[in-house]
Amino acid sequence: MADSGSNTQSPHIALFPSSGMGHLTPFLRLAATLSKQNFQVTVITFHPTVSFAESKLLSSFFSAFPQITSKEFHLLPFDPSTVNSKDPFFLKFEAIRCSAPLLSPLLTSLSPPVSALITDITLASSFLPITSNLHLPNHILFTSSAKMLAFCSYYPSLVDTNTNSIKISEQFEIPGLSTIPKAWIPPLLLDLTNLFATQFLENGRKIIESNGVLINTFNSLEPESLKALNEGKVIKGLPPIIPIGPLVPCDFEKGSPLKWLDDQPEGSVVYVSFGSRTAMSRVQIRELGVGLVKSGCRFVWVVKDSKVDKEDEEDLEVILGKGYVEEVKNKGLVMKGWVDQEEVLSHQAVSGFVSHCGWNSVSEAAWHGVRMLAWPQHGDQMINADVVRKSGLGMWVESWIGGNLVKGEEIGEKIKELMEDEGLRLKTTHVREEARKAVGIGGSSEVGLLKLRKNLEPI
Ligand code: UDP
Ligand code: G50
Repeated sequence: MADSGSNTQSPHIALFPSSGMGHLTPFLRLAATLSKQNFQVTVITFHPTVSFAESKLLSSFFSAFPQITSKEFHLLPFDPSTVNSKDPFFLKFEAIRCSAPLLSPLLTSLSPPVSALITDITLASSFLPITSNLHLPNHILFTSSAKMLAFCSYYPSLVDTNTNSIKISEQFEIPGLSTIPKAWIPPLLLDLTNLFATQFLENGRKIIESNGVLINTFNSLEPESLKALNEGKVIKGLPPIIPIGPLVPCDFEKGSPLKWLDDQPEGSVVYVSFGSRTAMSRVQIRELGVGLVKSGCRFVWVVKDSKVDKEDEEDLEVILGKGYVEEVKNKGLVMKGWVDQEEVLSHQAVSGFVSHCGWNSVSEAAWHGVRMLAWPQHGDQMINADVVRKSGLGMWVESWIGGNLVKGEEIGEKIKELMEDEGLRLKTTHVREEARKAVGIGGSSEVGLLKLRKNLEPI
């Protein structure tokens, strides 16, 4: 998009990402986009991050964009034993939320003065009152699907205020959307005594007080949800819901290339990854290992054995059993730790993706037209898997949810089906074309970013 063309100084925007790669990555991509469009950009950070991956990404981001200011937000002391959660990411959300009194002095110290804040959804309810006091426009960046945003906005209506509990029948309707089974709801959200549920509820209630919600999706990926949200069907009074996706991976995210892929035939490889913070049980990991062999396909498999990379110490030999890596080496590359997912998904050898359906992974698969076998584990992943299935981006074996062990035989069959399904290949090619259109002239992302610019420019 071109510069606004006026002589006035371009607006200074501050962005406040939350904890976890799934939150940090879209924020940094948006910051890069805004900077390239001549906004002055400040990214607010906190230390320490939960994972190594976050601190590494931040440092390569600031090296790549010296024109973007980094500003540290100091956290107030926080006692995790006072809240009902052990998840290090949710505890970090809470530590940031409880430090909200420090936001006002930080924002007013920025020079030139900031004209708007973009806040992660996990921090929204604690930050919106602060920016409102400062008369500072505040947009939320919602880091999951539009369908999940519909659920988040509607969730407060599901609270029974007499008992302070959540009332959901086996199937329920969000106005304007197709029926949602209870089994797709993030399990933590069924229990309001849980820290994550209380945060989710408060954030859901406050969305209407923001100036707009930016979301990493595009019209043709989620037409039903975007329409229902923007037509006021889900709840009344929502601000504009602005699709700005797919947020495209940038150079600062680059890691070392996987040379192994270069030797594989075009479209022959299935990539298996469950994102940055989803670990399966050891027995399920081993069944997946069996399944990959049974599928007969070539594969790149990133094995994830612990939620946080800082604790990821176990050897592949111990996780998979002695000899597995060696036995499969002609067909498969088994890894631990971080891989450059962009490099993998963009590689001509890769055509399938067994994924937990973290929203960034869905968006990246759509961008490259890589068909998905959705295998959601928890959280927002089931609702995202439904988007994958409905949009034509992939298939979802719904019976795999719920935590029962899925046997290698069945996994192998489904992976084979994924890789051989010609109809699905055509549909994902179409999704890819639509994703490209969305970021092109007149596409939903370009229109969304123009709308954001309009909202942010001084009148
Ligand atoms: N990612 C990556 N390499 C890995 C694991 C994850 O590059 O080994 C990236 C992935 O491309 C995505 C993000 O990390 O951009 C993970 O976000 P997502 O929403 O898919 O899942 P989460 O990790 O939040 O569950
Ligand atoms: C993780 C999870 C459950 C869950 C989500 C997760 C989301 C993402 C968006 O990422 O829905 C979101 C997160 C926090 C919040 C509001 C919205 O307070 O385990 O639902």
